[in-house]
Amino acid sequence: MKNIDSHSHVRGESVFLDDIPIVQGTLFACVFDSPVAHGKLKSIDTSEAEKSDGVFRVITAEDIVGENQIGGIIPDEPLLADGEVHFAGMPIAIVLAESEELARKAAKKITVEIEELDPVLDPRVAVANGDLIVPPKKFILGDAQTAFNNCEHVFEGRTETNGQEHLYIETQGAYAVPMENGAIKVYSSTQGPTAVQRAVCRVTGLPMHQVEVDVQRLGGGFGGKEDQANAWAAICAVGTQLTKRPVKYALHRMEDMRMTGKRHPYSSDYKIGFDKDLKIVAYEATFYQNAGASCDLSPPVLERTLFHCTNSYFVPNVTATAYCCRTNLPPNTAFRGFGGPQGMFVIESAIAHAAEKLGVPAAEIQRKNLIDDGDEFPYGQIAESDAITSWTQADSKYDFAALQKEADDFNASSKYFKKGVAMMPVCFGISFTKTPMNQARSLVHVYTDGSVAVSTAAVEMGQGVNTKIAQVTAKVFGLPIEKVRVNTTNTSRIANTSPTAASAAADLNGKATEMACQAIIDRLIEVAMPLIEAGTAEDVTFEEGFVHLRGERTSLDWQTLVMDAHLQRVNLSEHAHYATPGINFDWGTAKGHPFAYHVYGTAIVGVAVDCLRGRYEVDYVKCCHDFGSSMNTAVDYGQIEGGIVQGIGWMTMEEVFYDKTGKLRSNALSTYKVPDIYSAPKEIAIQPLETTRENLAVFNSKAVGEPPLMYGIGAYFAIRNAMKAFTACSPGFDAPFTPEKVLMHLYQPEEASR
Ligand code: MTE
Ligand code: LUZ
Ligand code: MOS
Repeated sequence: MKNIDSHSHVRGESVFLDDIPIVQGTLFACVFDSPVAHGKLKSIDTSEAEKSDGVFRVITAEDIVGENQIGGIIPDEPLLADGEVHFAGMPIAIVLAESEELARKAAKKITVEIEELDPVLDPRVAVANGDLIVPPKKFILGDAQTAFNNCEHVFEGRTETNGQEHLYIETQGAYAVPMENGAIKVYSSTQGPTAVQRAVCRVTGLPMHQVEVDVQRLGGGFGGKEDQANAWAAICAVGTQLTKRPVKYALHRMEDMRMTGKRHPYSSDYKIGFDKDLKIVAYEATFYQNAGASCDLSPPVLERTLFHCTNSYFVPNVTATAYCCRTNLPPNTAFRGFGGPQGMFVIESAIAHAAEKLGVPAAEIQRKNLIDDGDEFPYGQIAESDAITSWTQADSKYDFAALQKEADDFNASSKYFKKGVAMMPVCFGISFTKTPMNQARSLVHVYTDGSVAVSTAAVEMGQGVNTKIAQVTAKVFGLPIEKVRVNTTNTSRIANTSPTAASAAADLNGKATEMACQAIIDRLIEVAMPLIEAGTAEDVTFEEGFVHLRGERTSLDWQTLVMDAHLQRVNLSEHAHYATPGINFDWGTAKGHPFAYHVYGTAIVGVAVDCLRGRYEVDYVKCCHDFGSSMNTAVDYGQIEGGIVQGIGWMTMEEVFYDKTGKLRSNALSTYKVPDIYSAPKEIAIQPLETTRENLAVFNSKAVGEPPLMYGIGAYFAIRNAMKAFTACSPGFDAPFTPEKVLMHLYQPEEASR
């Protein structure tokens, strides 16, 4: 089945925030943001802006009616700067004008007096200064200290991974509209409608029932709108509260890139110890997370780094420590993988380091250490592992040895072009690591004409969740998909939602939808039984729009039955609640069973490096991936392909660059390179993992949103292997591997490592 949005997308008819028809009297907002990364805000002069054409009002921190605060986990994030600025791009004032252009023109006329302070940009410096956002977090399994003493080989090193710009095609934005009695309706491009509702309530002082948040769809989120859509909605709502007029703000690309946080850069130390058979006996890792100027989602991101610090491997002795470091960058935030990729890169680097020193292929070490059934993760959950199965199936389908030989043969006869291959296993836990977030609700209405409308907490952001929700509904009711409409995500219909994140939206909201539909079906069976003379409820099923009796179609169709039920005053609506069973985590002991299940997979990545120019191409990514039994292969293959390309971008060409003053230099698409069609792998092959394991996924169709991104990590190591075929180099582990960096490592390694 196609994605239900395909038709309206290709015709340009799908509605995004900026397509919502404008209400009369709408004002347009533009933010004036801090030109410097750190300083004391001495004064703000808005007088010229206020006199500017079409300006209705300028708002600063002191005008805010409620609390000037949007920090969700820790109250450390003012909506508008008050007394100090903490990052270049921090909002200081809001201009409201009759048009977008006039608002932007006026914002340029605001001036500020700032006494500059030295910005801290390096997370290790923040630790030295004692500037942590939360206390350090630690996972311990066994006794790594003692185990290192008994190791045959021990290797230590340092890695860096850089940030990543989300580059959703639709920029951040919101539209607030005044309703009667002081209520506000907010349209927002957010993954978290309830998070937006809370932020709006906080800054306006309104109770939650006075604020309705509505989301039609997003032109991409990728984690960037899990928390960071809040500010723009709060800005519009503050404007509406103060002016009684609708206020809209859709950010320009450069405003978005400058003012919003990105994937967290990490600097990390590792120490890895092996026995004589190359089994990993001990692993120690220390992660320095560059959180930016305020907390945002940094602590849970940091936690997921710890959860995934051993990736798909079993290590009996682990000590992993993580620091959440405050710096003067924009607050960094959720990004597909949510800290997991950063953790996995470090152990993959440690293994590559060991392989190089020991003169064995990395794949041999990787294969030997894959986690098996019954092994314990550092956080106490016992593995039901498909790590070995996915490795074996990838290898038997694509033949790693043959691909390696093909590269070796090519390299033997090619002077300047060199090929490299790497294996990349992935293990990703499914569930929000914060157990209470694993809940969702679904509201299903069957109308008297037999058509159905569903509302859930899930936000459609291109990942196809609405298609899956519609499929669940159609499947339980035995109806064609055209009978089902998925409504906007709205806090008045579905309250207290978790954000659409953690790859769990289809699972959580799909399960709730299945439950709601089943409750309605149970009532409809009662109505149908006398009509078709059924003896027991089990004999009645619903397929193809008809009631079936013991598998045979009857003459009773869905629409007639629904109308009959309505006339008998049977409830045709249901609101169901689903909470993932069996999960828990205790931060006191740092042990528990946080994940409903894990998603496993293994990819083989092949690249070709042009060793004269430092350029490279990804020839192929061939993976065996576990998506259970896919509900929608078109959607799921799209998710895998998109995730892989996004992961490769992070590892290779995407370079977030802040200068020494903390200003973003890669602040537009001319200076920030994301993968295009030419840099996507020439081939992506996907082999569904064959497994019969039971799981908690909806209709056994496993979460697919985030795990494939981490196959992209393989590109880093494949490039590194190709470079080693050209010259005896030993590049460090400092992602992204931009063409410049590749070239420097081939010819001036000391310069490159600086
Ligand atoms: N796919 C598209 N097209 N656009 C997106 O913004 N976000 C990713 C992933 N795939 C995203 C996407 C992220 S970060 C997550 S957590 C999941 O989708 C969320 O959706 P799901 O829970 O329905 O998988
Ligand atoms: N968001 C979140 C996430 O709040 N908690 C999580 O565990 C998570 N995991 C992945 C992506 N987003
Ligand atoms: Mo995704 S990082 O969980 O929004």
